[in-house]
Amino acid sequence: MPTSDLPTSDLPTSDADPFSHEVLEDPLPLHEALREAGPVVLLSRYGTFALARYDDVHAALVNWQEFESSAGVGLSNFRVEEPWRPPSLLLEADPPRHDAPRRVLQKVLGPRALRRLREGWAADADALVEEVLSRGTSFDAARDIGAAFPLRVFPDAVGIPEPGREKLLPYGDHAFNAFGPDNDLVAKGAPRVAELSGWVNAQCQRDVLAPTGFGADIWAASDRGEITPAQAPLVVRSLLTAGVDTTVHGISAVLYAFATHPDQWQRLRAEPGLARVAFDEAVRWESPVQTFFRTATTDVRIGDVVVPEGRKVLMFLAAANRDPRRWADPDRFDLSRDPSGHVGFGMGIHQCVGQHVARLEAESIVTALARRVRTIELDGPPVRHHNNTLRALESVPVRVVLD
Ligand code: QZP
Repeated sequence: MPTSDLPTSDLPTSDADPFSHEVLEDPLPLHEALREAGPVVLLSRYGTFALARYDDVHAALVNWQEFESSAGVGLSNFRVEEPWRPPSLLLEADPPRHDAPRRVLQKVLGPRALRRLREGWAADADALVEEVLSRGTSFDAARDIGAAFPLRVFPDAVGIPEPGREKLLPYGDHAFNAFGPDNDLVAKGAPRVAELSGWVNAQCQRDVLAPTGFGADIWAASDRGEITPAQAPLVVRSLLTAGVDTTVHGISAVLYAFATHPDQWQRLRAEPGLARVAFDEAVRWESPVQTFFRTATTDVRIGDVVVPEGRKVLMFLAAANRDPRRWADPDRFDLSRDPSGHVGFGMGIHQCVGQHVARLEAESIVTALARRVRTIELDGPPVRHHNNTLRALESVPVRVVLD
């Protein structure tokens, strides 16, 4: 995109690549530099704007009229390029089209559904913890718990069959890479796109889904006329895209946080009810979803800068979640803080519709661990998994001492 037509006076500019391996390995220095550079920064490499301060990210996220999602929340624009998958009815839509699918998912993933799941998920969490601990007191918190627990409970809750479930994480990994630029991470996933999306789309059909579960509930909403039958499979697809990798990396993040903050594990042990706030604090601290884009629908003034109509704007959720203008001692994972208001789940009309499901998963597994584990510490260097959107952990070797 040409940048020569942009106002250059008072326009802080960065030639950094937020999607380079160096930044994905450790994004914190870039986040600080962007916050310090000004309220809006031009990313010269991509011709897009970046917001990294809490107040500006928050304001843009709630302003869906001027920062739309309908043009796509990735770097490429749906209006000018052929998407690798048809747009999501929720993520890549705005009112009024967005609202009926949103209302359906909000109800399907609402308090009644969660009440039905709570007991079973607590038992599943206890069972997984016993399985892991029966193999020894050293394990991989990311692989053995972070990935294993959501994959154990979430596909069943949606109601998809067993075969092929190993495709869920690679599908999500590619979907989240695809929001970024067309770089090596996207190229890595490209060979399997047809296989993975073909399989995921097939799981969204009514006759494939179990007679009870989130999937069946979405189809039932189409029977009631709340969405059309043509929309139902795409709403199911949203669950399978947004609901797996995010919770996997969120749970890995909270376990990584505890393994590196032993005092906070002791607090949790003394007060197990802190499991929920611990997860939100970990979502603030690690921000499993680091960034996504909006598109300016008109010339929008932010401070002294005008973001021209049609430009992509990159929202740095992770940078906002550690903005010292908003958070005291932001780099500290601290159960005594109130993390509410973090933008790790977004903000405004698109704010994560599955956040209560994610919290229940995390609460179940963290509570199960807290019942059995006296201390948890790193047993080797954690290994990052690079993704254009996600802050992810491939491996978190830990050693625990049991009660
Ligand atoms: C992904 C969908 C952070 C978001 C980009 C996560 C996400 C939300 C929704 C969908 C996919 O509806 O497909």
